[in-house]
Amino acid sequence: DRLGYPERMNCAVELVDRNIVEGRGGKYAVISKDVRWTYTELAHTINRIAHVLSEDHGLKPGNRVLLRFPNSPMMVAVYFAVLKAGGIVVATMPLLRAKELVVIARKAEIDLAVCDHRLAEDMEKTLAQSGFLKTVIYSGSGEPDSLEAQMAEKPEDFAACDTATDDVCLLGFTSGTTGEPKATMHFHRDMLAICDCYSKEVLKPQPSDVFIGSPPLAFTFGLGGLVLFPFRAGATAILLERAGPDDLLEAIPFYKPSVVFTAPTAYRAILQKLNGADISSLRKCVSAGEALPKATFEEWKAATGISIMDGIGATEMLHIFIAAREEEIRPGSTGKPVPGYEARVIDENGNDVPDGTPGRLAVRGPTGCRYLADERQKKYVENGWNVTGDTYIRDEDGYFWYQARSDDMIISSGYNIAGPEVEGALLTHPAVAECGVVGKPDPDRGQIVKAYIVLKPGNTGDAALVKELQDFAKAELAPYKYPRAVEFVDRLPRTETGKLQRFALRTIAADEAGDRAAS
Ligand code: 3UK
Repeated sequence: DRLGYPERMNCAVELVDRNIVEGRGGKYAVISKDVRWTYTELAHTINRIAHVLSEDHGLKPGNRVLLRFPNSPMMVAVYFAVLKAGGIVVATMPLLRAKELVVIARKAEIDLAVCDHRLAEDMEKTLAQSGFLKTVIYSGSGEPDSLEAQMAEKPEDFAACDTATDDVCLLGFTSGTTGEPKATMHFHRDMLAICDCYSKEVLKPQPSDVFIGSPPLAFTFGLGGLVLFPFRAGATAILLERAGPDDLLEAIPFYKPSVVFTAPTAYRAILQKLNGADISSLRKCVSAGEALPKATFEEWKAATGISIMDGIGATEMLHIFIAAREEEIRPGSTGKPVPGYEARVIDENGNDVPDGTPGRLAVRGPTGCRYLADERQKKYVENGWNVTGDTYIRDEDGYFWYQARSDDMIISSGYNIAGPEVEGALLTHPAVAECGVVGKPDPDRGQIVKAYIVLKPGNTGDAALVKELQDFAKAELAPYKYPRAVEFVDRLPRTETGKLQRFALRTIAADEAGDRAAS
């Protein structure tokens, strides 16, 4: 294949040790509030942990290890230690509770976990409940059995496990908007492929770049953007344990990063709070997780001069597979397939639809998709093409335009309406900070378009503003798409990965409709 990786290769060696071999051992690899590690210091830490895991805790190649950490240098070190010893990482988001961790521990048949001591509570519950998990090693506790204490006696070098390029190295659990999380498998070569396709060809980082951002490392958007891409480029990663808009606004002037990875909602929040803060160190801004509305792109460009690079990725594909290079962005569009990937828009029978027509997005490339569960593989992967569940339009120039999650389409009086399009229009109104648009059950129309809106400070959500926003939407969009119902709220339900939880809004809208019908 075009990537030309050798048959046997361990990605931990390629991503960390290679920097030392090539003379960057003294360069900072990871920086946090508490620690600054050069590539050499990081490698030694990884090697010591790999000894602990394999010698003292029986980790064998192919075994799965659960990680539970905030974004931190120690999480990165444990991650690569597992990979270097030939294990498989199952990283979990800090906000997950025991109930969710138990499902993951069972599905992935995990008996060993490494956990930040501050997140012990739900880890202990998981240990008691899962039936599989036997050992938890705590980091940072200061106790005699802490990870750090166990590492102290270990040598600083470790012979990497001679893994095959296509040995599994991580199980990614999809954030799953509904139902149970689903696991997808990724290989050692996938970890390099996302660097050598998306990062190298689209992002094009330099060794002098400094990366920062908000996604958890347990979310593959964060893993790629905050660890793999900087390491493959010999650059530096800043890791923040808390990375909300306020934290980013404090950290950017301090660390002076050049590349930022975050979600559209964070770009909007930062714009609102910017207030003269110096973020002039930024050169490249990447957005993913949900569609980047044209209004957000343009406001950011006006404030900073930077064109945000949107990109759609998925846990199934490990990272971004459609994106636009900085010099060929069409605001509002996701872009074109990343070199190495192919994307199509297909109908219900798997045939291509004509350009300009909405259909189901299908994608194929070097990094997936391989579900752990066979029935999912049969349902969502057709001849290697992963059907992502998104409705897209491709234009005649090959640009891909996001419409909605296929099951989020609103059907009102027989019209198909994409909630994100209505949101994109409402976001251009000066009073609107955030909004979520879903279908609300309606006896006459089947569904009506309902907008939940968070106002910018200084605006009053009264009947006059409802009317103004409705008229505004009618002028911006085909009039049948305007929100017949508008409600002002303090905030919108979002996942830890920055996605609007449309099903939660739909449930609220359905409950309201039900109450009305009942009364
Ligand atoms: C949606 C987008 C429109 C889309 C992810 C970058 O989000 C990531 O992975 P998940 O498995 O979710 C995948 C789904 O999220 N989506 C993501 N990006 C966009 N929709 N425009 C976008 N730019 O519905 C997709 O099917 O949580 C993103 C890198 C790695 C990732 N895992």
